[in-house]
Amino acid sequence: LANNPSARRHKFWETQPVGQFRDLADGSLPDGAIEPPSPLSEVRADPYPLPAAFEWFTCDLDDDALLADLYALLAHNYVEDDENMFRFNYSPAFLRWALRPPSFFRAWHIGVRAKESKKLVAFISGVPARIRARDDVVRMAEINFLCVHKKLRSKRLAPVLIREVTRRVHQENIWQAAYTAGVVLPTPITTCRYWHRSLNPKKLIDVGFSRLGPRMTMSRTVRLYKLPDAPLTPGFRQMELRDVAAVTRLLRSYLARYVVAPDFDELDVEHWLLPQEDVVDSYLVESPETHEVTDFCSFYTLPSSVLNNATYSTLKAAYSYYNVAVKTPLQQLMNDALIVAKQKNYDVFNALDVMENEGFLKELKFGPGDGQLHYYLYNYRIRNGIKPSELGLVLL
Ligand code: NHW
Repeated sequence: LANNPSARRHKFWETQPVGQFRDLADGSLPDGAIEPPSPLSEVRADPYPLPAAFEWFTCDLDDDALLADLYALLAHNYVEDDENMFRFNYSPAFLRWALRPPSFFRAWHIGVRAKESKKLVAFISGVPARIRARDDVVRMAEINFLCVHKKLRSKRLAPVLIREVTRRVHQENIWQAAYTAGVVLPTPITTCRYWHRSLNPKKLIDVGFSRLGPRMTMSRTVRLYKLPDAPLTPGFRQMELRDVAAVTRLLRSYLARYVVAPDFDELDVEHWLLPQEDVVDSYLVESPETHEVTDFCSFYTLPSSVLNNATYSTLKAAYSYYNVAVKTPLQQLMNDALIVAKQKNYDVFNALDVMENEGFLKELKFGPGDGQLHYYLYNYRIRNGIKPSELGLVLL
């Protein structure tokens, strides 16, 4: 029973407008909003109560000192792997980028601090997005960076944070949200797997991220993962500001084929895909003859702290983001992405099995990871869910 998530009780999630496990078999429930929006006058006006020693604190990410506090909270208390060997280490610059897209709401950057010491002890955030589900473009909040300090776990603080962000999203007349988690909650729209491509196999083995394969030596392993020194596709170059319109056109027409995908305009593309050092990298293929932009690939930078290793303190990881292969074969395009990531000293390149990624993972020597990533929508039902390959959305 304990291993069967659908049999476990969810005291909080059972009260929320999300797909419930008991409804999975009920094919008569319609796609779309689970409950209708309320009049704004009925949205609760006051923040939810917190335990007496704590207070709500809206975070101003312009403030470098506050950004440093948020960085430190997450660097010490955010997501770890099952064996507690690694912990995500989102950089301050990455957090600013992730939390301030076009038309972001400062009120959705929600901290909890100790009243006395003013120490930041918990956080949750939302950013606005337009996400299309089938042919319905919906204004949503993307919820991320939910974190409760290790010393305050299992005290039901997380549901308070979730209720509070929900209230503040409702105040903007937005009634749906998208989020991912490594844990199973009611009810994923799809479940994806991470795949990992070694770029620096020796370090990955030394820190325990990967193991030497059977009948493999270190030098054979290093040779197996060796890559050319420079990208191979003619016209492969970094994306620049002048490319925003072309990239937006490519992405929009490409993402249209997925069941769930973001509805990006040029402002979104400029924010989410224009390269920023050690935050997001984007490359495209400009045809040497016609100067047309024909293909695009991107990855974001999310290092992990290596816990308890004498030699290494961080792993530099690139995460596949949005890729569009029209003229260049996808496998060749992604091989060039691996090559530039290697040039830039990343240790590993990660990708989910979303979109068309299955078409290059094995061929480019990615191996399946043990972690799963579940995708969720709040107050939006997609009957029977979708396959990872029908998903065109990557959350950070
Ligand atoms: S997923 C990363 C989440 N963060 C971490 O894993 C960091 C390390 N862990 C922690 O900080 C990406 C704590 O363990 C957390 C839970 C804070 C996770 N999502 O306070 P209690 C995101 O940020 C439920 C949702 O005692 P705790 C996405 C759990 O099932 N719910 O636990 C965030 C239980 O409810 P149940 C989660 O360990 C999306 C309750 O929390 C969850 O001290 C948020 C237990 O609370 C998770 N990852 O703190 C939802 N983990 O019903 C947004 C646990 O089962 C929804 N729980 O009894 C949409 C809102 C906006 C709507 C707008 C219309």
